[in-house]
Amino acid sequence: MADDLINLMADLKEQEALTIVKRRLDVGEDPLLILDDSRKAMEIVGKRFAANEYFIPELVYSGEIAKEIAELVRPRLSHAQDIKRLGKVIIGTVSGDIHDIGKNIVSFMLDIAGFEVYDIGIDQGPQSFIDKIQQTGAPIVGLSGLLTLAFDSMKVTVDAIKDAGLRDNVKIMIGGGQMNDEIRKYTGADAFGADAMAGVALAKQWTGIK
Ligand code: B12
Repeated sequence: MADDLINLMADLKEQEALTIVKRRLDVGEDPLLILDDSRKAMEIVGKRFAANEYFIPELVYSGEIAKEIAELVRPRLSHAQDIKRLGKVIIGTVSGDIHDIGKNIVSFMLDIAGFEVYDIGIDQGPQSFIDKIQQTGAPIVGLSGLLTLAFDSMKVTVDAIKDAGLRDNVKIMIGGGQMNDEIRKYTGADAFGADAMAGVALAKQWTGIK
């Protein structure tokens, strides 16, 4: 059924894809596997876009389907018992970038794991991150971005946090489609997370939780 979902989503067959998701949830499948298939389908969409087989409307539509799937899956992920005990995390998509499907998944996985999440949204400049760090005292910041231009936005954000004298107070992780450890080095962030679970693992590690 995994391949079915990936192909249906990549082919933008909205209703069929949603039906499969509901069926998989009803038989008690791990919701994380469904999110992972959704991500794989979006990779195919991205490739078709790059190959000029898909255009902006298809990108938009695929984004809507991914959001609907995330909404179906969300209630099936069980919340941590001792909620909000793990600490605060700020997350946002950096300046110039409006992609938020992945960020939202990271955000709700952190929330479900028991973190107090401050999601500041998309296209956020360095000052928004600085203001939120000062306002909340959060020791962890997550920067999301999918565009090549986000590499620089991330670097500028990390530098600005440093210039504001806050760098020693926060651990910074980056993530999103094209990010990797090389880019992490370029931005000056502390870690790169390949997916939402990696983001949760890093946040736990930095707060000393096993
Ligand atoms: C859907 C989509 C859109 C939608 C976004 C809808 C939305 N609300 O987000 C819309 C239509 C708006 C869009 C617009 C554009 N897009 Co677009 N888009 C995509 C697409 C197909 C899928 C992205 C996605 O949602 N993936 C699924 C999620 C679940 O994966 P993810 O974001 O990677 O997140 C996971 C991990 O990376 C990680 N993660 C994410 N963030 C973080 C943060 C932290 C801290 C951590 C630890 C982990 C983490 O966890 C997530 C869950 O596992 C990608 C293709 C691709 N392969 O990524 C192109 C893609 C990113 N887009 C692209 C382009 C070019 C654009 C446009 C410039 C197109 C245009 N000409 O207008 C605009 C840019 C607008 C802007 N200023 O941002 C290019 C970027 C190329 C580049 N080198 O910069 C891509 C790669 C397509 C391509 N192959 O050409 N896009």
